[in-house]
Amino acid sequence: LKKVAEDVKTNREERVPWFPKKIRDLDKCHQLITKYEPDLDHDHPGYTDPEYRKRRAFFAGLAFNYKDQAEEMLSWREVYRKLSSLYPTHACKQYLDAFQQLEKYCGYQENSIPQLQDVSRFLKERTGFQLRPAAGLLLPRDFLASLALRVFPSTQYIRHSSSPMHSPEPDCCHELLGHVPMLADKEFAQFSQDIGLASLGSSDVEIEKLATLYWFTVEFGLCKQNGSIKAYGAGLLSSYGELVYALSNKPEHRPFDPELMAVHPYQDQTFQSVYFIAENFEDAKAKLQKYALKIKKPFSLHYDPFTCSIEVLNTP
Ligand code: TIH
Ligand code: FE2
Repeated sequence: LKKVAEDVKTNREERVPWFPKKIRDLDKCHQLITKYEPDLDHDHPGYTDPEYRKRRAFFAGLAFNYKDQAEEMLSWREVYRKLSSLYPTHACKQYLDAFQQLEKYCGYQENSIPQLQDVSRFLKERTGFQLRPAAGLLLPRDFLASLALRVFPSTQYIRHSSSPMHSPEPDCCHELLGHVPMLADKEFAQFSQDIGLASLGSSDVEIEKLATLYWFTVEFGLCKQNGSIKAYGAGLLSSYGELVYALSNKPEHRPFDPELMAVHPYQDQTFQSVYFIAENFEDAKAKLQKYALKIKKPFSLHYDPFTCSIEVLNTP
């Protein structure tokens, strides 16, 4: 907040205090006089009433939240604008198809952040996937188990406004712009669920490998399409910086091979140094199935789409 109004010119270069000109400028007019607050004023009738003070803090939170939402909207708009200008050249066909649908039917646009419930309903109709709010990052075992049931855990907060083009952790831009469009594709949805099903009842070592496989596919996967390479990984599709980088000639590109991908070291603080390229989703699915069959379990699993539940067969 500039303390001096920039566009008020005075003859004698007097310093004019800043003042608001639009309603949204009132977000910057938020300083409170605290001397009557029940928390600070010993004479306040509610000073000794902790319940009352808690309630007041709750309402104060709502009022501040109103301002925070405006700031979040600015981040969303910037991310949305920049990324959607890249998609036509960088995203795979399945992504582009779904993104168009989301803009048409699901409120995807630069001026508002889509609501989890609307998006979840949209996905449910397309592929049976649904979104479920998650307070933060889940343990790999829990995250993968959700996928087995066609449930995608989603964060609700937004990335820090100082770094709109890359976030070191998932945020709602990542979920909405990275994951959701791909989860609207039937084949990709099946691929995602298959990783989840493979994880159920697996050992810690196998879970670690599946999480790594997930990382190099669902998060950072590339695929061939009409003679060129496109992105389908959500971590790429939600990060302007890494999306450009991944498709440049700087990183290494290797062929899709689950056995190798599952043990390839990865890091989550900056761009990947290696990306794996799928021939197509059918091939990726087949190779994943083959990989999953090698994970030894004393039972087999069946997903019942009518009841949306897992059936365990041949229990020992
Ligand atoms: N780097 C991604 C982004 O900027 O949107 C977020 C992440 C995806 C996976 C791990 S971190
Ligand atoms: Fe993700």
